[in-house]
Amino acid sequence: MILIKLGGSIITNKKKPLSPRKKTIENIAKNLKKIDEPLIIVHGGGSYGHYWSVKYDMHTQPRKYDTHGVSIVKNSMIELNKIILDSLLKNKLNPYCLPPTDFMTGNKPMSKKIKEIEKIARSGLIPITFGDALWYGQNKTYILSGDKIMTYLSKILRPRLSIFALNEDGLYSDLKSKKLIYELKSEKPTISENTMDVTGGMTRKVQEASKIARMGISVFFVNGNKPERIVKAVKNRKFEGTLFRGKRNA
Ligand code: IP8
Repeated sequence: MILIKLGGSIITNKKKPLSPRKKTIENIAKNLKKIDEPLIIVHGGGSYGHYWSVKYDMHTQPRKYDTHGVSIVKNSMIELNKIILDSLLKNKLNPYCLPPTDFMTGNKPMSKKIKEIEKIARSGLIPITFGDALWYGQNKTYILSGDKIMTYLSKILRPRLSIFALNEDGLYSDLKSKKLIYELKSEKPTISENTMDVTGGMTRKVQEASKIARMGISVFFVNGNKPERIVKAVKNRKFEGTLFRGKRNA
């Protein structure tokens, strides 16, 4: 089983509010069709969820946020999710929409529900979930990042691979020359930040990817604009991107 996170920066244009990158999504869908292993897909918020989360000052800490903001963020994620579902359907894939409320209670993943997701994936459907605004309890809500969902799913389902599709080739050792790091050895690379992300952008991704690798599951960062690289990563062909090699007790 393979877990794929479609980052918000690849499925939307982060410079422009509420702008999906439909061609890119379409291209990714076409390539996913070439994978014949069970898949689970998680997607981020990009210029949908993050745009509204910033406007309504909502973050990952559970608080009493503006309830209208919660509704708007949630609604925008459904809208983005629908675009992805439509694109997969159009390409003859069988997405199965699974909002995170289906497997989260407060800020805890429900392992029984998550184990069921594996059965859904093995039946030929593709479970699709996403980062979202979630109910925490005691009138509080919070923003759950799709990157965190990747860690929860990896921990319980132990996929063969976890892949993060980004708007870059991977992690760079030097941003100016865009020198790619093929395998990340150090856990604390220097990262330049994107301020639009309420969930922590690339820093969060590297943190979650390192956690997953420490569970013994290999993680790949690949460029989603070149979705054939996702297929290559899955098929163990010459790989282009950054690898976090799965190591236990690293
Ligand atoms: O882009 C955040 O998900 P992420 C989703 O995976 C929202 O961090 C609602 C901002």
